[in-house]
Amino acid sequence: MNDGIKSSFVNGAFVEPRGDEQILENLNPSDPRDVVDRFARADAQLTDVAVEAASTAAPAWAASNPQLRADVLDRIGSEILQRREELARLLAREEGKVVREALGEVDRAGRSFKFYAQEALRASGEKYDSVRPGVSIETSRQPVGVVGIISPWNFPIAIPAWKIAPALCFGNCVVFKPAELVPSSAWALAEIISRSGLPAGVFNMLIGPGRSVGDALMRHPKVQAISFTGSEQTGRQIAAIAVERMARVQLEMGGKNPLIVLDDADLEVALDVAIQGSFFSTGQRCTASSRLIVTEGIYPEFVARLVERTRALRVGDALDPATDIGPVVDEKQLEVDLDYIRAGLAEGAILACGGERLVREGGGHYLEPALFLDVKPEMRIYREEIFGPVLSVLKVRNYEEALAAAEDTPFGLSAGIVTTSLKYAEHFKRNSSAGMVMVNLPTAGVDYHVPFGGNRGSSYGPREQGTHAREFFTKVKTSYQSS
Ligand code: UN1
Repeated sequence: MNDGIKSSFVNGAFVEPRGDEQILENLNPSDPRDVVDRFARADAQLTDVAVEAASTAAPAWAASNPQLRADVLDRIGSEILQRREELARLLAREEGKVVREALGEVDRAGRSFKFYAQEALRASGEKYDSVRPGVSIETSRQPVGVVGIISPWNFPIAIPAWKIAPALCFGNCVVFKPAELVPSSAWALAEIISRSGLPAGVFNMLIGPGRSVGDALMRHPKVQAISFTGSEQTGRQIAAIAVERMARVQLEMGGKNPLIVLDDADLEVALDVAIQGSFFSTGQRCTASSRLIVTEGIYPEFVARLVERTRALRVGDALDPATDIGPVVDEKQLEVDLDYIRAGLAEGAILACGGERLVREGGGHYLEPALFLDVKPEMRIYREEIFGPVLSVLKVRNYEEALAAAEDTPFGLSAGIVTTSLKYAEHFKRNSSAGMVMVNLPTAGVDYHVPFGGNRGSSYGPREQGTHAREFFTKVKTSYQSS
């Protein structure tokens, strides 16, 4: 490598930088004076080379022995888990989530690979009797081909893992483009994958901008499927392009997730669930609870305690073990958050605490978690995804009003309720239109072995994770045979 400059991984090797590439600096959001890594940026031309390599490798990988795939995935998972401390610190340093959360994320990534190691060996077809005499029918699953994977900055290793592992497991080749804000975890993952025994071309990683690399990837005629997690706006563009050329598409986008707190809730549970779901990971999760809907009986005490708990959260360097909440990911996102806080004030909501930028030596992007009361359903802070530590509280009279308020959103990813009533818990599970429903648990923080995804503006296409990932990463063939 030239002067420690890292690069993309294409056709079985890290690309030797030519020297004239644009350089991407990966800065630590807790202290932007700290340069985590430097990268030679990929471009549209290198994207083409990567897709061609994946396409050439595809037939042999599709026909590969499932034991080989299981072994490769298991090796990747084992190394991630063995190196969890180191990878978690790297993740915290480049993205800004605290080490405790980063450890959870690294574990999730390692376990996803291990899950799909097993999944590679599971039966995947069915046999039927035909309605015609002497004819038998079988269905089988085949790989889709070359899959383009575009991942966001907020989960630098877990989201790549839960897309790459099933893609490889089911016999697809991968061209992976991580978010430019978090290339170091992606590079570390690619380095681990590079030593796992995969044939050249099966896995490729491109570190480069969305407008050139991402664009070339989603438009490439040899990319048969695109799995994307990121903003709704980009998701819509990808969907339009994919549909036009009839490529498969799986999109995970925004959320404006409600958390209902009913009068009969256990107050301590409600406070823990609200604080975790709303502010942990600096609120930068599509599953974060950004709308608290509270019934009027518990409202005064709950809100008073919530303000206390929010004020007590320690905002600081992600690598400091005393920190509860790390920085916002970058200056641009911090400006978005501050704009929303100004909009909330202008629309008449009451800022009960927080909302100020915190200036620290080193210039990290710190924001005090903001809690808005007296929020009205039509306000922008209540309707639009902010993706920061900004929480809106709405007061309602009863469960029926709470459910109606929870449903009043263009999104539908995750929805939560805190209650000790079996009746309301059951009713909410049945009637919430979100893709994931949580009872007495935060809306964010999901398991790795079960389906993940939402409805309406939050998700499009088949579910991710667990056994359900098969739906996206394979196509079904039905074969008829006469004896
Ligand atoms: C979680 O809440 O555990 O981008 C996962 C996101 C989601 C992942 C959330 N796709 O925030």
